[in-house]
Amino acid sequence: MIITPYTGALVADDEELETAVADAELAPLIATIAWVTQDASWLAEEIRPPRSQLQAIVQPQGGMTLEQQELARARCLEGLKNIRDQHLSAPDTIDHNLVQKIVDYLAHEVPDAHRPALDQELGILGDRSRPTWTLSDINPDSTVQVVVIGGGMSGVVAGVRLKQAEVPFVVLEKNQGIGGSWWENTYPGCRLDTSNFAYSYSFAQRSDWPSYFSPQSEIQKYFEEVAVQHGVFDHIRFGVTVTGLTFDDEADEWIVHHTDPSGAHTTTRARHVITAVGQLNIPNVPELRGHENFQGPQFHTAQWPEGFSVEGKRVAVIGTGASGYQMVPVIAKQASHIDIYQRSAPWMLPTRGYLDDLPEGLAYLLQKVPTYSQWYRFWQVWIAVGGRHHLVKVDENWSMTESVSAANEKLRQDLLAEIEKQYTDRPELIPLVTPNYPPGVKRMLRDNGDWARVLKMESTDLVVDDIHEVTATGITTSDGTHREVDVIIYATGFRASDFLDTIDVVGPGGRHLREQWDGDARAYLGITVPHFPNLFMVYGPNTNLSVTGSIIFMSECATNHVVKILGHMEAEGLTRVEVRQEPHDRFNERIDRENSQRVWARSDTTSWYKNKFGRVSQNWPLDLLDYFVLTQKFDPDEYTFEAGSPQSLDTEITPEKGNR
Ligand code: N01
Repeated sequence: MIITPYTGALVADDEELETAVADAELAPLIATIAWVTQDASWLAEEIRPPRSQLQAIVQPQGGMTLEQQELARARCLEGLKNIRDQHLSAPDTIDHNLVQKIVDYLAHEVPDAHRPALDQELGILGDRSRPTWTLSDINPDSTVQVVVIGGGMSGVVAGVRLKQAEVPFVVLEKNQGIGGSWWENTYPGCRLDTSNFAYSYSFAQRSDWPSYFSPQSEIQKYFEEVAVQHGVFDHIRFGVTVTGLTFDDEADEWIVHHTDPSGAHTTTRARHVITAVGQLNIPNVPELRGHENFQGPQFHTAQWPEGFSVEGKRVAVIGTGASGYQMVPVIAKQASHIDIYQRSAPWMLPTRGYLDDLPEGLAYLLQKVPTYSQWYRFWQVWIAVGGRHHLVKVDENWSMTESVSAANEKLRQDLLAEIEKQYTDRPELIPLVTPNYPPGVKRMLRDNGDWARVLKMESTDLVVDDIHEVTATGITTSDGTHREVDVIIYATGFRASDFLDTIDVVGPGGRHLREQWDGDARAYLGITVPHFPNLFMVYGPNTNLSVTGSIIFMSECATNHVVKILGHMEAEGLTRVEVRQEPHDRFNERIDRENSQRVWARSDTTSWYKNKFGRVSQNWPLDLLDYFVLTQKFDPDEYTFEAGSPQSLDTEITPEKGNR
């Protein structure tokens, strides 16, 4: 299902079409014309985008030469006139051969193993990952019930798939609305930093995203709309915080301990629990010496007080990661002064149009040309599939410490050149903003020039000395300087590796997940953990992406795998599933081995990709589409199953409506 259908016919006159085509992304428009006209001859070699890999700067039009672009524009104009004049719409029947030809045209050689993932992402063949079963078909007498913890991006997709499979479920969400991180993070400037079209569900594509990287409110609204359209919203209980899970060995059920919206403690029973709590949900607020003495407001970026303004205030911002760099340029227009406390400088990818809305012509075509938004999204997804993965792989023979391979060094040099260019008028800032670790060790940020502009303002200071202590009126650094401020904002990230840390998970025999992991969370496919039956994680350990793709893809894949397991269990009348130790260990050895060959493992620099042991517990090191392949396959031999005597689950769940 497409969340925003095409709005009316293509009626622009020739001149308007020509203006629109000037704004178009050409490769997917050629694909669209071939698809709508059902004519592969549009896929001409002379206007084919080259096979290319992302470097520091994204090549316009997929790297087509200017001559190719000119020719492609003329062909696109001709094709669009055909579509308009013949009143063509999206084909009713699907020519699979043509889909494959167009995909190959855009993506060059696609391994057969990866085609199903691309079909899912394209969406033209329908919702390819909709569950293939419904409970009423395979086990109408089942008493199964699922609790999903978290109503963010992962919880919504889990809800959608459970709804489609007709599995009774409830989503317990601690906030008063949908979106998780996108609900909580309301700091000024919060927006996407991956392509918006790719950052959407494959089954709920939008043709009317306003920006390339939309702001927080737009993304939060999207998740809410998807939840409403797919009938998930009414299954969500808002204002419910889960504090613990205890497995009932007799009944093969989880007892979910949580507060209710009034704050009272209560429980809900469910055969299965899916945790969809995200990786970036526990704010990391450093316990700086003396912080309790500070007289003014101090808060984390994810806990921005509603309505709070820094207008006219002196502000200290601690941290220069993704949140800090988005926020500072916005609040710099309001604050009287900002001290930016930087522990390590971030690498930034030049992204000139980062804050831009889509150009008018492109926006028009996306909404008026049937299937263009799908091919456009597919094109964005495809670019991100390889992403910058090739730039972060370690070459064991590489001897420089500033980089890990020739490709990584080239990226570093390109980014250094960008820094040089931006600070020619303030060369003394260059050593301060130049990272001392290879690019890719931490998540790279987007650079549209705003960061340099802000650092050069008279009303900002970049402070690189260590923080010594917080006083009643400001912050003192290790060099003895005291800077007075009215507000302290902690842009200090999240305790990402403390998976499920706020939930006390107690499995059979009283085994605590926290103790089993001991700060080193691991799971099979990021989803299941030995000794903890009927418990599934979406966006679990080692499923985070940093230089490829969209995390929504990973959550869709994980959810699809869980639904396959549930389908198998319901068809066979099974009540208990647990991953076996051997596949779990084998999988984790592979992940660790691969991660050790990525730049993020090769530096002493701190990052949220690693846990306290220095192990990379967050990142997915393989190719993006490998996660689809691994999760699509469900091998019952990798799990142990049991069939108990199912008990009747008598909890009647009354959903609470969100209030935003
Ligand atoms: O957090 P971070 P974030 N004293 O961990 C510094 C996602 N995201 O909230 O680098 C002083 O990146 C720390 O310093 P260092 C995205 O995936 C997405 O900014 O450890 N400084 C660093 O500078 C991102 O990666 C969007 O040396 C301290 C900063 O605080 C993830 O969230 C937007 C410190 C933390 O940076 C996290 O980003 C925003 C201390 N004690 C976030 N402790 C999108 O647009 C930490 N720091 C989608």
